[in-house]
Amino acid sequence: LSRLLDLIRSGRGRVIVAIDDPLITLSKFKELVMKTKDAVSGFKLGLPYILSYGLDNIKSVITDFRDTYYIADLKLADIDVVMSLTTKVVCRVGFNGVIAHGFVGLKGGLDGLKSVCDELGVDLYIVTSMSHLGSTEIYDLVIDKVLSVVEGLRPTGVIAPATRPEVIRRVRNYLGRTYLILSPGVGAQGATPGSAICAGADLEIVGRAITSSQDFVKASEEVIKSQLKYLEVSRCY
Ligand code: BMP
Repeated sequence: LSRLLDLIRSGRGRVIVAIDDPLITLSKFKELVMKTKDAVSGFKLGLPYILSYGLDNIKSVITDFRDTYYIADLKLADIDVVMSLTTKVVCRVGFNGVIAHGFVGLKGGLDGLKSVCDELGVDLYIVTSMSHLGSTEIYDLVIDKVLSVVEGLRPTGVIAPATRPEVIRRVRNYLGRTYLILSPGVGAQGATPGSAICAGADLEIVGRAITSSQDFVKASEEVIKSQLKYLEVSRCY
């Protein structure tokens, strides 16, 4: 069972903070983790951030604060060998989970990645649909196929868009409760905190609404408070 589930069950807020913008200096990143790790469930680091600061710097922060959860969001989409090599690298840095695209398919792709994740004890999350509009051009047209890939793969969880709650509902209905659903698009992309959880997600991925704030603690507390409020007043999944 994923450590992430333990963190949620221990009462951490249902938020994963997304860190992408290199304007967040390394010391700001460190401060963010230090000050919010007990309130939120984890942190997701994106490609621009990882490329800008490098694995050694990021490893030093992860090593300093182990009592939380880190996802390397490299949106893997390659042959199994290459995705597996990448995952070995980020595992050495201390990341707990990786994200891969669902459209890659199982054979010679996600199947091999999953074996390596299992060997390493790294959690795997599969993108099933995306939060931007272009997702309706391709991803959403084949979502049932992507979801059948997820069922064949049995990853830790999936990514589904907060910007289109009907997609989250569909993913939850299709997959049942077996998988964690992580949902981006809350805050800067327009979805209201709590709305994705209400539609069936387990966690909301929140980037700029927290990372662009002068006060990380206040911003994350506000997101968590609004989530609870939303869930209190709505009829949810
Ligand atoms: P923000 O809250 O600043 O919009 O950040 C959203 C985060 O979620 C980013 O890290 C982005 O890469 C990620 N994301 C997304 O926005 N839409 C998706 O469909 C999948 C994502 O991983």
